[in-house]
Amino acid sequence: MAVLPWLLGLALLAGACTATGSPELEVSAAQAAVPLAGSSQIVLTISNLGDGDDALVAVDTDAALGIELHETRIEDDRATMVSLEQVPLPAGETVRFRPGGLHLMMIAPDDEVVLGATFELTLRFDRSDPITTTAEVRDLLDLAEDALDDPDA
Ligand SMILES: [Cu+2]
Repeated sequence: MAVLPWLLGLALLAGACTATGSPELEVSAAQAAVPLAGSSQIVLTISNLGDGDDALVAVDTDAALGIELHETRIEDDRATMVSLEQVPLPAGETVRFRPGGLHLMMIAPDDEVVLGATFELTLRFDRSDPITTTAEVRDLLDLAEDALDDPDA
């Protein structure tokens, strides 16, 4: 009676290892823009050094009402922000969040989110364990300038 579940478990394990590999994520320190009109963009880089895909599914912080996954898209010469359910983190690739592209949008940041302050972000993934990183609050123009100076940074 006990053999069948055991065999099934073994088959599942083998399948998980060979078919999908394991993600291995590395998250950079983050930078948040000084809040403007009740929101703030967060700049951050996530690298997947493993051989399995993953996805960013949520970001939490105590420093705001919430954080949304956004992408800026140009439609009819107008920039619009689209809210995403999750952001794929393919094996071997680096995903950059920054103004003008994929970004994290902090909704209703609290009073402590001021120039020079720091706070913590916890990133939640489809497969990997959560990762916490520190965000420093900077001027939005500085963030945008850095992104333009080095499009690959
Ligand atoms: Cu946004």
